Amino acid sequence: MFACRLPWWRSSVTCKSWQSGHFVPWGSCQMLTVKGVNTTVGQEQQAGMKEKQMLEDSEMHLTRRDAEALFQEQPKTGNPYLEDTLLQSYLKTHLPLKVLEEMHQNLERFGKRLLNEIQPLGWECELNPPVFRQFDAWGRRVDHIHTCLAWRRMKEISAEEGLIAEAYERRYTHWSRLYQAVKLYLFSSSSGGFSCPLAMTDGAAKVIESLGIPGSLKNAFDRLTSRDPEMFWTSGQWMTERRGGSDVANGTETVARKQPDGSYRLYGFKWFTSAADSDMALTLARIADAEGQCTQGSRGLSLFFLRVRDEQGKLNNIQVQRLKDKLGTRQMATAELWLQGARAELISAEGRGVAAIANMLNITRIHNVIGAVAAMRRMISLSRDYACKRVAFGKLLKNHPLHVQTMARMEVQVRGAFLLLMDIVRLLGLTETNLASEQEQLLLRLLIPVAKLYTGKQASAVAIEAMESFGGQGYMEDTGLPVILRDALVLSIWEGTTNVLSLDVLRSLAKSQGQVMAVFLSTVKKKLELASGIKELSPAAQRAQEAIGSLQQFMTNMGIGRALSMELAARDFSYSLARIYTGRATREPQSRGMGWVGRDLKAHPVPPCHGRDTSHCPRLLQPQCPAWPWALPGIQ
Ligand code: UCC
Repeated sequence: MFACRLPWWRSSVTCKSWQSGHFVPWGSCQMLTVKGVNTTVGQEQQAGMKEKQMLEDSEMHLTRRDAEALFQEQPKTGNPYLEDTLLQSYLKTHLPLKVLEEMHQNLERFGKRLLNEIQPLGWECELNPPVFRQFDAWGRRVDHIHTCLAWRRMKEISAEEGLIAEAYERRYTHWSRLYQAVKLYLFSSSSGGFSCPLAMTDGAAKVIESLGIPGSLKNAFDRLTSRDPEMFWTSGQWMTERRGGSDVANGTETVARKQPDGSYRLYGFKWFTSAADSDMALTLARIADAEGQCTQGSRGLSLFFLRVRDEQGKLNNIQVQRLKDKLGTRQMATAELWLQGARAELISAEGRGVAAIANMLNITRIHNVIGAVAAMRRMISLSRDYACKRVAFGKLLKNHPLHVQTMARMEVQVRGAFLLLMDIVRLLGLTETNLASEQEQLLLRLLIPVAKLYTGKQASAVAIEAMESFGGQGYMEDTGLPVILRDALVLSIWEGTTNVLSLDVLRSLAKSQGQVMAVFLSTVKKKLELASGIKELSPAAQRAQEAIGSLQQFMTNMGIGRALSMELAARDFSYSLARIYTGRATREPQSRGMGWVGRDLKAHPVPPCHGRDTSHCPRLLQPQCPAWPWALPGIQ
């Protein structure tokens, strides 16, 4: 039983109590809850009379029985779909009735499955991280990455639930993307890290689809989008090399040598390859000419498809150097890989690798937003439930106004982020079904980096704040709460850091010659006009209008053409876009009445907007930017 008290998250040794099925966060091992905090039956007997005597002799007020009793109730959540009032309201107000009915039924069923089957599997993934075995007992190099049964089950479930397929079958036309995103959002925080391979799988399917599904990639596309667990493949995205993951154009050293049959062999070292147990990967390399020379910089990069293993499971001339020792996402194998002549297929035009993989990046960045919103929602749901159970200073936490105010601020953050996410996947769905106007496509291009960079930061800040709402319990590993925080911390790093994404915002401005901003402003203004006509929303709409005014003033002063000034402002500028856009979304008439902190805390209305505290607005736009006065500390 002491296995549970070991730092299991850092060990490849399986928790014995978990194996026997007794370990659950907060419930702890069965023996622990029944027999006391850290003693076994045998030890208790040994302590025997001596201990009894000591207790009797002491003048302690606390009896042993008191100390044995569980004195804090575990926070619990139910069907995540049925408990998510905002999600349900959103679907009701946006979807056609017939689509809504079908989705509702399916989501209710999926929510049940998440609760009863997927959440426990997710915990199992956390407790049994992948193990790397380089050699077999006889000294043969095998480079085997062992993943647990639960992880492999997640893959099957992902296929069964159509977590990728849904977006490509398009049975609900442009709503299919949104539906897929909703399922992924519900799945994410229970998935034990499996959201990561799904993100890259989706990205790879998107790249292949955008290439028109060439014959040589048809099998891969069918597998990536399959609902059959036997068929289903996951994909990796190998971009990062020793010289870095952001500056891809200068950091990529991998060389591709053309073979007589038209295929290529790749030679290089990939420094971070997430979900290294995937079936295939998309990766960048420089094609060597007849003299072995390569073009440097971005224009030397091309995109390749490769299988990781053959049908017999043998690696494709790839050696696994080691698994990464990460702060979070420890459920998932991230590896360093040597490519030693891995056979690959060129799938982009030569020198157009970055532009081709951008399709993948945009999808994985949306998945990142999904992961961020899901992590916030999970932490807040648990915190909310705890507030209804935990008594301090003579009353439940939910009856302490300051506690409720803190929760309300978190709730505002997640609501804004959720509505931003829904808008993005709605626009993506329209684009993929050729229903999007040019303006909508431009807006999507701008909103993806804005949402990725902003929600990545929000997720960490909200997770820390929510953790605090459990007091010391929030800091305890076996509550399961620290895992959520650790996993959330990566969201602002992978798929482009906050600064890199801020520069991508500028890239979208430059490439469209400012058109993305024109569309952004007209979209926000149109929505705010609607809100202005509604009495209870008009003061907030007025503040958002003021923020837009100062944003426009800022842009005029800076001049979009002044590259250096814009670069310095890129981060603050991007935050302002995120805050204005989410502020706009939360003020849409449809967003009213979407019960906020939830059924149990209905007695406490959202506190007014906290005295227009603008201290967390972008520095450059202070103090004229009161559009988002609820920003949590840390989102800077
Ligand atoms: O792989 C990683 C971890 C995997 C795990 C994923 C799981 C996530 C799931 C979460 C679920 C919970 S991390 C790898 C992270 N690395 C990156 O994200 C790369 C970051 N760096 C960048 O984004 C850079 O800014 C680069 C690579 C794009 C810069 O490259 P260049 O070549 O210097 O950029 P250019 O020259 O500006 O752009 C080249 C072309 C242009 O098109 P053309 O030539 O037609 O004008 C750009 O417009 O690419 C186009 N382009 C884009 N198009 C560049 N970025 C984009 C974009 N975002 N969208 C559309």
